Amino acid sequence: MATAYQNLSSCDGDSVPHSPLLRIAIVCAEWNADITGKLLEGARNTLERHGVKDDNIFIEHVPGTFELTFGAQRMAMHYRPDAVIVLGCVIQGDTPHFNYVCEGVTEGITRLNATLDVPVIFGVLTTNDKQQAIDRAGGKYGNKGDEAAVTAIKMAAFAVRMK
Ligand code: INI
Repeated sequence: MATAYQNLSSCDGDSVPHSPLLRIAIVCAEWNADITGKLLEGARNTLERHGVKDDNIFIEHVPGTFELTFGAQRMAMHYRPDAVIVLGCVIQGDTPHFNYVCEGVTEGITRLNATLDVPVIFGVLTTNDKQQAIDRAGGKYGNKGDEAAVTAIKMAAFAVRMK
């Protein structure tokens, strides 16, 4: 989670390669759609700013954050992208299942990163309340979607270097 010391959008700098050939898949949760829509907008804008072509950004939606693992795995197989970004938002106050959903998606995405041939980027907000989510979805602490997009470009380049 971003703190007062780090803006989630500030990692976007000169070190990000211009990437007109990249193919990026994004799977976005529908839960807290007002927040995840902002994450998606941020991710898409940041990818395009770094040269990724609109035609090479593949976007799908799943019902909730828990479904992001399955969504990412299927998108990796279907679109054969250079990186997959998962976007979700889990707010603690909303559910006693908070911990299960957070642990499920964290373990799921970690497992995909250890088994798939493509990096899967964790763009999931896990916050104590709605305001913290707003602050990190284009608010005062930047946009977790921007951070995820920059990470996807860097990890796709890393995967090519490490072939
Ligand atoms: N899914 C979210 O993405 N965010 C939440 O805050 C949330 N809450 O609060 O429950 C949530 N639950 C749904 C979950 O991700 C699954 O869709 C559901 O359990 C069906 O598998």
